Amino acid sequence: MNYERRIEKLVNELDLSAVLVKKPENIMYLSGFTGSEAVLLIGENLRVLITDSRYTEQASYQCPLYEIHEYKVSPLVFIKDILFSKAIKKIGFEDRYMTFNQYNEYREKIKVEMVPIGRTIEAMRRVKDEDEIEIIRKAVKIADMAFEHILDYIKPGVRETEVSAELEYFMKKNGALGPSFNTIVASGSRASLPHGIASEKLIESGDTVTMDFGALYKGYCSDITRTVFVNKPDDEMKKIYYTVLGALELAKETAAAGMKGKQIDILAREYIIKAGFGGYFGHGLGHGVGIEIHEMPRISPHGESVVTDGMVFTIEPGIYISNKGGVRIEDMVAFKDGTADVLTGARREMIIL
Ligand SMILES: [Mn+2]
Repeated sequence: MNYERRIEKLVNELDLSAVLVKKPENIMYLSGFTGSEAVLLIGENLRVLITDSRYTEQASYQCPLYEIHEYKVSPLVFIKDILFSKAIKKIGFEDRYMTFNQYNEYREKIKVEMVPIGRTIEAMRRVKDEDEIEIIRKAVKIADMAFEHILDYIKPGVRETEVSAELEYFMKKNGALGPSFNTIVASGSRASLPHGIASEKLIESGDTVTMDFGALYKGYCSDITRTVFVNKPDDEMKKIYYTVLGALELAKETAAAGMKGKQIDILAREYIIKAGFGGYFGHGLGHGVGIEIHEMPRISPHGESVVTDGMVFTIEPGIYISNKGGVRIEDMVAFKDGTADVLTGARREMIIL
């Protein structure tokens, strides 16, 4: 990973002598550090990582660009000293991550002006470089394999939690550090819950089973949803399935660089409305995926980001009808040469187990 290029880009983007970074995902992006606790202080000719004794050795391996400091009680003493020695009177900070309490403590102890940087680093993270896309491809591949594996496992009498455990176990056996979020397994009427975390419900004959899961691999996430049928679906469920699939394919084929997230969202949304299910697709069409499972850009009616090459996001239309069930199908795409390169390889055709 080219951390130096990222640091320089951040320094150039902000008209500040120093930026304080605390959000773990942003720390990893800018330094390679994967521990849970650290603070970065970044500026022109300033690359400092402050952590505690649990992580000092790890940081020295992972972050060769940085000067590593180990704190005993609080990193604030180091921060204050460094800023004072460099005569820095104003620093940027992640206002969307720091709590009110922490902000007050920093203000009080380090005694410099603190300028909110909003989502500057998150916005940089929208566009992935080749190294990142290669890792994401592997995270997607692990999830693809897990889907194929789970088809033999889903049977009437098996609990949703057993399905989620099997998916997660398989992904870990195949190189994942863990799931990228709490695995969703929603069967039968629970399938109308778009985010139904696996419950103790037994899968029954006639159920639809929606599984939404992903792998965390080398710090990057994948995200996939597939809906399968245990025994034949009725005609309405079939119509719902093909409507969702049609919306997904249309959005993937038509999405083009230069469109805003909301313009991609409307492609799938109009398709679903025309099929008569307009009231049953409540969430946005997709979201960026990377170090975080949900990141920028938003592909929803509120998505103002313009899609460009290098952006990686999901396309996941769904239709959910209370007391009946639901269908969602989700792929991940990476924008390349102005169009959506589909990363997800798992089968999309209707599967009846
Ligand atoms: Mn998703």
